Amino acid sequence: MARPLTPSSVSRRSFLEGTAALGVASIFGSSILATGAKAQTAAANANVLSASHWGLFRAKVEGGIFKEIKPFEGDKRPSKILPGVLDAVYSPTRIKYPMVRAGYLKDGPKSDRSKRGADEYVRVTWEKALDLIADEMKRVATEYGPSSIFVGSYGWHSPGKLHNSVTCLQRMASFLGECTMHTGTYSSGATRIILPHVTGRMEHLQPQTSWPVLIANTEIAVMWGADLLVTNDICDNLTTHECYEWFEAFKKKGTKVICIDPVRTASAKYFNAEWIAPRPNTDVALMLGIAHTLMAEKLHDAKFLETYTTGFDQFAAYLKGEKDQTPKTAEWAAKIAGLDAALIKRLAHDFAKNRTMLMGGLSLQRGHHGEQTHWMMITLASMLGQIGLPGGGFGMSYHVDDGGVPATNGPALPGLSSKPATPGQPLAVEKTKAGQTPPSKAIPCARIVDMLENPGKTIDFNGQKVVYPDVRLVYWAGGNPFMHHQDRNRMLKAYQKIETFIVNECQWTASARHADIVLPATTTCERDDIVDHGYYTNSGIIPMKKIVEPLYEARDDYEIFRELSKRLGREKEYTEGKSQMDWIKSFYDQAAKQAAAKKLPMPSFDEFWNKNEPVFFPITQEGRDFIANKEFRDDPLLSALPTPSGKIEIFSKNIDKMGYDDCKGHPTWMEPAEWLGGKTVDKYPLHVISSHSSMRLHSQLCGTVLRKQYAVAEREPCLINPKDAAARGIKAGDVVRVFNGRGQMLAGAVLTDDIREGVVRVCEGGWYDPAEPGKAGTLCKYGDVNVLTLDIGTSKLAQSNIAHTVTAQMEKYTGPAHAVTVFTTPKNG
Ligand code: PGD
Repeated sequence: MARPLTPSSVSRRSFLEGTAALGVASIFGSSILATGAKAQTAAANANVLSASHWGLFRAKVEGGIFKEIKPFEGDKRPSKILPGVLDAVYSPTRIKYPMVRAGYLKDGPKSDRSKRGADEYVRVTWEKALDLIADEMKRVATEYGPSSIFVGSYGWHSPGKLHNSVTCLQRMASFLGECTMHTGTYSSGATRIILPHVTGRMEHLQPQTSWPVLIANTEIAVMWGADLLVTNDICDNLTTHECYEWFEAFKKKGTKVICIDPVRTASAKYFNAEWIAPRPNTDVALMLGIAHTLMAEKLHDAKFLETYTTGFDQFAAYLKGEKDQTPKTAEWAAKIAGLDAALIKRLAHDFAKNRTMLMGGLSLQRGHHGEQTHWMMITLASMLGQIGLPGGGFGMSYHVDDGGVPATNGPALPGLSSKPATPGQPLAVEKTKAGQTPPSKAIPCARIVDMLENPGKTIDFNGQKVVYPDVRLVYWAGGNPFMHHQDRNRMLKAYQKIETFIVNECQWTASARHADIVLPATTTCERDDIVDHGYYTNSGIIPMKKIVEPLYEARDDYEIFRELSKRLGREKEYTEGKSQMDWIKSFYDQAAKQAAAKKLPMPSFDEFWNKNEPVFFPITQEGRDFIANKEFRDDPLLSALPTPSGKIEIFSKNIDKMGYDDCKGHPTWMEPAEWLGGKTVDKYPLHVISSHSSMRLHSQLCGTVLRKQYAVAEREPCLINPKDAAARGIKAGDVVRVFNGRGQMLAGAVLTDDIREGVVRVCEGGWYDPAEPGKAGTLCKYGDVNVLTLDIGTSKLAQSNIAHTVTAQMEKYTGPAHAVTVFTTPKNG
C-alpha cells in the first residue's frame, strides 16, 4: 500500500535557513524572473503529481513549500528512497547562486588551475556568469576550433522530455560548430559495441522474454552479475515498479534461481537463490568451463549451433585448446574462478536438462575485457539451444527499467532535440593544418581523461581510429564526472590542463566543486515537464508539473541555454519560437497523433495537463506472450539477424579482421589487469567491487537525509568478509582506510558473510571529499570508490570503463580525525 513519506528532516534545515537569510519573496522573486515570462507559476497550496527516477509521486504543497511526498497509488513497490527527492530540493548542498572560482574570476582561463577544488567561490549575477561563459565559448571556438569545446556531458540528469540538460547544452553548442561529443555509456559501454557484431543488436535495449512467459516456462533462472531487486528501483524515465509484481509471482511459482555474484545480493536472498560466488572478473572462465563440459559430454545442441550460429568450430577448437594447449575444462575454470570443478559440471548438466534463462547484468561487462562476458553468455545460450524458446535463452536487461514487463502498444513520446531545426551557419570553423587528420567528433566516453592528457593521439575503437581533439573548455550539465570517472587522482591532474570548466548543477557535487563557473539548476520539482512511463513498454505519459517555484536563484537548464544561445545571436533558433509550455504540448500532441492511429484514446493536452493525472496504455496480448528471438528461431531466413551472416556470430570475421590483441574473433578468456589470481594481489590482496547502491542513483541523493540510513561512522559502507576483517583487526563500524597505488579513501566497515572472502564492496556514487582539496593522492574522507579504480579501456574494441577491475588493501584507520565536509555548502556558496 502506498503510504505518505514524511522525512522528519524536511521541515528543518536549509530551506528555512535559506528563507531566514533571504526572505521568501526575494528567493521567489529572483526565480520567477529567471524562468521567463511564459513559465507557469506553482500554486501556493496544492497536491501535484510529478515524477522522478524513483517513481511517480504526489507532492503536497503548503504555503509554497513542498511539505510531503507520497508514492503514486498505482506503484507496485514504492521506492524506499522517494523521501530523498523531497530532501534534495531543500538540501544544504543545493547550489543557490551563480558562482565563479576566485582565481578564475581574477585571471580567467589563465588562472592557476591547480587551485581547482581548493579555491574559494565568489557569487556573481546571472548576467555576469552568462556573459563570461558565452565570451569564453566564443573565444575557444574561434581561437582553437569548436572541437576544443567538449560538451559530451555524460550523465543520468533527471527525467523529462524538455529539461534534458545534456540535450539543452548540445543544442546551444551546435551554434558554435561541431563541438566534441561522447559516444557510448559508462553503463553498457562494452556490450553496446560487441553485441551488434554478435546478434546485430544492442541486446540490453531489446525487449526481453516477458515475465509471464518466464513464470510459465522457465525452470532455472540464472541471475549473473544482476541484482534485479535493487537496480529496478530506478528507471531512466519513469517507473511504477511493475516488475516487482512479476518477481513475486515468479518466486511463488518456486522456480529455481541461481545467483552468480561475489556478493549474496538482495535478489539472491529474495528469490531464495543458490548463491555461487566466483572471484570477480572470472565469469568468462566459468562460462568456458561450463561450455567445455557441455561439449565434452555432448550436451550441447549441435543442431541449433548449425542452424542459427556461425563460427562454432573455431570456438570449439579454442575450447579444446588446440592452439594454446589449454583445454578450457571445468577443472581449468575452477582454478581461475575459485570454485569447485564439480559445481561447474553440475551447472552444465542442470542448464542443459532444464529450460534455462541466463540473465546477464551490465556489471559483468564493466571490467577489463568486458566485451567477452555477454558474447560468451550468448555463446553458452547458443550451445544450450534454447534461444527463442519460451522461458529459455538469454536476456541482458531483466535488472533495469522493468525489463521483461509486458509491453503496451503505446505511442513514443518525443522530446527536445540536440539539433535545432534551423541552426544557421556555425559561428566557428575547425582549424586543421594541411595534411593533419582532423580530430574526431566524438570520443568513447570513458576515454576523456586520456583525451585531455594526449591531444592529437590516435586510438583504436571498434575497427576505426579516433583522433583526440585538443580540448580547452569542458561544459557539464546533468552528469557528475568527479563521481563517475575512474582513477580520480589521474583525473584531477588531467582536468588541470583545461582552461575552463563549467558545470550546471542542482547540488554542490564534487564536479561542481572543481569547476571554474558553477550555475545553479532547478530540480524537476521546480519546473514543468512531461515524461513517458516505461523504458521498454511505452505504457504511459505523465505530466511533471512544477511543484514549487525555483529555490534561491536556480534556473532551468532550458532557460540557461536559451540565454547562452541569445548571447551567441541564436535565441530564435534555440527556441524555434516556442515557450516551454509550447514544447511540452507539442511533444504530447505528436504522441497523441500516433495514439490516434493506433486507436488508443488520449485526452486533449489541456485536459491532460489541467487534470494532472497520468495517461496509461493497456498491456497487449503480444506483450504478455513475447518471447525474444522467437521469430528468428521460427524462420532464420526470413527473420535473419542483422549480422553479416544473418546468424549469431560466435566467431566474428569482422572483429577478427580488426586484428586486436585484446579482442579476438571469438569469446576468449584473458587475464584482467588486476584480479585475485594476478600479480597485484601481493601488495593489494582484496578485489574491490563497486555495485550500484540501493539507497541512491549513482551519486544522486547521496547528499540527502537518506545517508543516515546507511552511512557507517558517517562514511560510505564497505562490505568485508569477517575472516578478512579479523586478519586485519577490523571490527564492525570501524573507520577503515582502503588504498592502492592510485588512491586512498576512508569507509565504514560492515562485516558480513554475504561477500566472498578476498572481496570488498563499496558502492559507486559516494561523493568525493578530499582531505586536501586539489591535491592528487590525498585521502577521500567519505568514500568515493573511484579514487581506487583503474582508468584503461576494456579493449581496443569498445574502449569502455573497467570500474570493476581493481585490487586494494584495507586497514583499520588510525590516522588523524577527518570530519566529512562534502555535504555542506562551500564557503560563500
Ligand atoms: P549521477 O550521479 O546520476 O551519475 O554517472 P552519472 O554522471 O550519470 O549524476 C547525475 C548528475 O546530474 C547529478 O550530480 C545530479 O545532481 C545532476 N542533475 C540531476 N538533474 C539535473 C538537472 O536537471 N540539471 C542539471 N544541470 N543537473 C542535474 C553514472 C555512471 O557512473 C554510470 S551510468 C555508471 S553505470 C557507472 N557505474 C560505475 C560503477 O559501477 N562503478 C564505478 N566505480 N564507477 C561507476 N561510474 C559510472
